[in-house]
Amino acid sequence: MKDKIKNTKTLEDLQKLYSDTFGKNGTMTLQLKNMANLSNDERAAINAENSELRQLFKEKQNELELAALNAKLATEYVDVTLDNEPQNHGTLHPLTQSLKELSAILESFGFTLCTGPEIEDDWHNFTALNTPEYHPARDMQDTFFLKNGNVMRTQTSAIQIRAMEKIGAPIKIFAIGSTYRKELDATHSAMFGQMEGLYVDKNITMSDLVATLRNLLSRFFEREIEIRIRPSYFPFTEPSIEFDMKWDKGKWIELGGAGMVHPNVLRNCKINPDEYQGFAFGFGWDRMAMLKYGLNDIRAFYDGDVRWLKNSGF
Ligand code: FA5
Repeated sequence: MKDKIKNTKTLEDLQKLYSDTFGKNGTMTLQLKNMANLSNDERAAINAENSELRQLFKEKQNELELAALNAKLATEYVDVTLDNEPQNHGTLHPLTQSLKELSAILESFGFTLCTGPEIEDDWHNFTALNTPEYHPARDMQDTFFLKNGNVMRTQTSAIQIRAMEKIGAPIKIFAIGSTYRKELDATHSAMFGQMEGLYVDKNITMSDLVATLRNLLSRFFEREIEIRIRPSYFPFTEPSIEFDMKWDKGKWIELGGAGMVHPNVLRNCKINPDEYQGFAFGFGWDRMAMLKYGLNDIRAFYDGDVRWLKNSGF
């Protein structure tokens, strides 16, 4: 038996031999069962053989397992110098990425996200924003009109109205959303993203507005950004400004519009302009994404071309 164990070549054969010896009707099992009538010496001999055989089985098992492992290692090694299989990881769209970054910054400034519908009624998109019918400023934005008199939202400023109607004053909100205008070239898209900020409270001034814009841009572009404000006109702000930021080679880039909320707008939302005042700003955040990530055609954002997304560094 001892030789048999020693000469076993495979784990399967060893397993079989083990069952034949220690299984239910195994040779050793039967011997151990029938020891009752044997002398002490005979019992001691059987017990000793039992222990010795178990030990031998164990050693042989270890030896065969090690041999099996070594055989496996010899064939199944990993060549870490080989090129890996190409991996297709999904990434966030540059617009989604920028949107998340801008939202996180505004939230850290204490602004709360508000939303509104993309199909707007005339009141929220124009009239409440101090742009009644026949107001010449309606021509400033090339609007898509729907048959029922509603419009595709031309500006996220409509959300200002919805938020003030709902929350009243004081209020500190931002809004992000798609806006629509009949425009299409490399820097204008018929659908584009706007981001709006609104802060109405007692004693809010233009310098709060300028500081908010400068800090927002500096945080987004991860460096100190110089901004310039120019007088402008929007029916819903007075005074109104446009703001630019200084970019490569001292070039100024126009980002958006802003100003102090017009008293008529506050009144339209049942806020007393003698008690409250505030600022609002709005800009195309897909333009900011283009600048941050060095992209030059706004239309590519919306084409859904995976090859472009891969090459845009994302
Ligand atoms: C407005 O839409 C105002 N609602 C902004 C505002 C908000 C002023 C709050 C005051 C207070 P304007 O039409 O200039 O303003 O558009 C703002 C920005 O949106 C532009 O500076 C530009 O960055 C972006 N934008 C406008 N039209 C397009 C377009 N067709 N494609 C891409 N971006 C556009």
